[in-house]
Amino acid sequence: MSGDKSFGPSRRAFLTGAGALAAGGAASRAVAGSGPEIAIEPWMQELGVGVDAAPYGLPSRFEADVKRRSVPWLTADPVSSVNFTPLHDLDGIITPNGLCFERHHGGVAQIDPAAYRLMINGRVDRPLVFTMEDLKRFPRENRVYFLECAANSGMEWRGAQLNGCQFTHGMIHNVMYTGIPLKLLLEEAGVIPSGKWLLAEGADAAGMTRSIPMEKALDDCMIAFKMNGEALRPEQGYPVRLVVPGWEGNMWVKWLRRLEVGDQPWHHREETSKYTDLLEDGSARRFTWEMDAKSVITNPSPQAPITHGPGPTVLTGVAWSGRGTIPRVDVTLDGGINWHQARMDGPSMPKSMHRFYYEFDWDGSPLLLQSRAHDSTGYVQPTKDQLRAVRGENSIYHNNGIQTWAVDADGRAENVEIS
Ligand SMILES: Nc1nc2c(c(=O)[nH]1)N[C@H]1C(S)=C(S)[C@@H](COP(=O)(O)O)O[C@H]1N2
Ligand SMILES: [Mo]
Repeated sequence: MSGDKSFGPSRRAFLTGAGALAAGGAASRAVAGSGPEIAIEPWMQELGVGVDAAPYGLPSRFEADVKRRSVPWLTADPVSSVNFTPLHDLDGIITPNGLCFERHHGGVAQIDPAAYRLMINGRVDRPLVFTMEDLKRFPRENRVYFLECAANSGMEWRGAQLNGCQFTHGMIHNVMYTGIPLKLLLEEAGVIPSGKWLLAEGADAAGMTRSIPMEKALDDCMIAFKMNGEALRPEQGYPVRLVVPGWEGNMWVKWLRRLEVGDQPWHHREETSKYTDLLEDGSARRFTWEMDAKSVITNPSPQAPITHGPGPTVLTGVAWSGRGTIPRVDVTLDGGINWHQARMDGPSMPKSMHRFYYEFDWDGSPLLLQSRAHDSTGYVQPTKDQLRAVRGENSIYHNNGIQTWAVDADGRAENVEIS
């Protein structure tokens, strides 16, 4: 913590809290007239396991509850479904690989990298096919980006529904990608002047495709093969996925097998019947690519109640914008009557998640928690009512409205809507 007086519990409150803990803790005793003691536990009295016990390390068994979860009623079949990142169990800005939410339309393809091929064809001078070996000879870059499914928070359009930020906001992950700027591969193939669009195609059973404008492809798209330093997970598109920074997750084609250069968009399924926003008057917005600024308080939240009682409390959450960085997040404890500027902590990178904290002294009274993100373009995250006023109630996708958690006097939190 810094010395900033605008946040954080008072030193005195903190010490009282720590003293109370030492006196009441199960493994500790305060003996009159002496200092506190802590027990000699069994794990100090026997050797631990050796270095060969876990060639690929796993989390502590006490963390078994930290996992992706799905919502059974959302889809009929797990091979065309989604699970959610446990945001309430994470901190910092990087999503661990095994906890990145998964969304796939035809199950996880199992691709042998030795048999992997990526083709670039269409309006190019030289149609090309790349092997993994070929790809690894191009200069590569490392960049951190969030991927958010456009349907994240989609179940919340008409009112509060799912109880937990894992379910309301967990269709997002934030990962450091190692990959090749797509521009370099397109230059190798030589896009002819009429080549204005790209069709990205997956090698999964869904054969998922999306149209991407050439300006974006040449700007910051990547052909990624590593996430957080290691090979992509099969769930995330092993061995190669397309990275489309700041744009809706559906465009980040996994198990990428082909890039066709064309002169116009293809209007395939995922950009017509899906991932368009149905408006009040029955018309639909197409191509809402950029993800608007959004934030959510991850703790406290329904899956992460306040368990320590009144006193010093750490409120934290994440914020992101498809248009840049998040210089500021405001939080309110009383449903928007008073707003406080949260403390941003950790790296601030464009089109990446940002972490915020607000430390406060909880007096034990009920709270209405909200967070509101400001992005580097000056855009401010809207309320759900403001969104509905513009978009009506038929939408599923692109709900970036402000989330409310109601905390009761026992510290339990619930998903609610207030207006
Ligand atoms: N080939 C292929 N790519 C795909 C999909 C798919 O089903 N097949 N799903 C898309 C959708 S809708 C989203 S939100 C993201 C999810 O990425 P993730 O599984 O890494 O979270 O991948 C996209 N890329
Ligand atoms: Mo998605």
